[in-house]
Amino acid sequence: MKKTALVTGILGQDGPYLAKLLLENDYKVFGLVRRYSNPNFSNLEYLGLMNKIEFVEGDLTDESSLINIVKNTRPEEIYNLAAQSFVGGSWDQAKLTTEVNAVGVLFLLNTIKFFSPITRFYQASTSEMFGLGNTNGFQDENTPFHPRSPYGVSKVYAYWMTVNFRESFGLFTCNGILFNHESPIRGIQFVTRKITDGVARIKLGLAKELRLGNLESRRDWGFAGDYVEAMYLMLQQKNPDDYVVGTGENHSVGEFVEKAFLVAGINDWKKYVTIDPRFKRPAEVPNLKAKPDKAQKVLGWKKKTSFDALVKMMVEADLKRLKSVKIS
Ligand code: NAP
Ligand code: G4F
Repeated sequence: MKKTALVTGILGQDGPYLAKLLLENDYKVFGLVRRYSNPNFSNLEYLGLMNKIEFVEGDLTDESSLINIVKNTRPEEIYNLAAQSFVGGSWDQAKLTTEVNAVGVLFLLNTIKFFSPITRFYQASTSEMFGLGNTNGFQDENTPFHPRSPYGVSKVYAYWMTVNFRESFGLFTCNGILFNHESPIRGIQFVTRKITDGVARIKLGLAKELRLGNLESRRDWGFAGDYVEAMYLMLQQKNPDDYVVGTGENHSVGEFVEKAFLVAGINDWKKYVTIDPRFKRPAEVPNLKAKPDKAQKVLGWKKKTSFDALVKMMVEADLKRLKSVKIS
């Protein structure tokens, strides 16, 4: 018998990579999608997964839709990847961010508690929860949270609810505290993809400049395809727990920019980059660097893709995509 999993956020970045991994492990995958006028399945198409997922319609802000889905599909595992995940937009849409990222998780946990208590649950927690926590060094499972955005605050609530349902009701619930992870299907608003898309446009003569905000902040960037393996492994353990997942090294936004231009064969990147205050945030998270020792020791998880390989993969994918659009 195939195992069954429900993946929320199936149309985002991580959803397709996780679905691919689950399908390779012979799962039946249900993907939660919202009701759209014009659905966008391009990330699933990119990984060749159309027709391999069974879509179920619902919304994290609508508890009854979650109850129906869980009652009808009876998944053994739920991976909650759905979120308003853009930090920069969370100040302007703080209520929506809270409803989806915080209250939505409570709805899912209640649904599991009342209708399917054997279901194992993965919550997409984030290094944004650390915020100003130990910015001089690294962050691990013992680092205190000091979130700096409505997004970070909403994720702290969801983190603790996930822990609380485990401790209160004995549910198998896990937090993956994942540091930034990227790929060719990363949303275009996030800085890495904005950079690689912008560099490719400049290289192909489609744009003259790239406008960015804070080039000083440092992130621990890894490849999304590696990180979904950690999600999967968390739900295969004997006991539920919380894990930090990252590469253990970090780079500034400026370093990412420089490297991306170099991949495209452009040495003088400063000629093309303009600092635009519109892309600076009311409160910044200056320095994130994971100490993923627990994930390595308990899950046997390790990053496979280097920073250089990630930047190259993303720039080359954007060049390829834009060249094909230009020709057709
Ligand atoms: P993403 O590309 O923004 O995908 C998020 C998905 O959530 C989208 O498909 C979106 O659906 C869906 N969604 C939003 N609101 C919803 C709602 N009300 N009901 C149902 N679905 C909804 O994010 P990602 O990069 O794949 O990240 C996956 C998860 O990991 C997120 O929870 C994020 O906060 C967390 N996380 C990400 C990173 C990272 O570096 N990528 C690091 C740590 C944690 P639409 O397609 O309809 O918009
Ligand atoms: O790419 P970002 O928007 O990602 P951020 O804020 O680190 O959040 C991402 O990673 C989190 C994990 O730590 C996830 F939980 C979250 O869902 C999301 O996936 O920004 C990265 C850095 C920031 O310091 C930002 O201020 O890049 C800086 N930056 C500079 N210029 C910019 C820009 N960010 C964006 N999005 N756009 C710019 O023009």
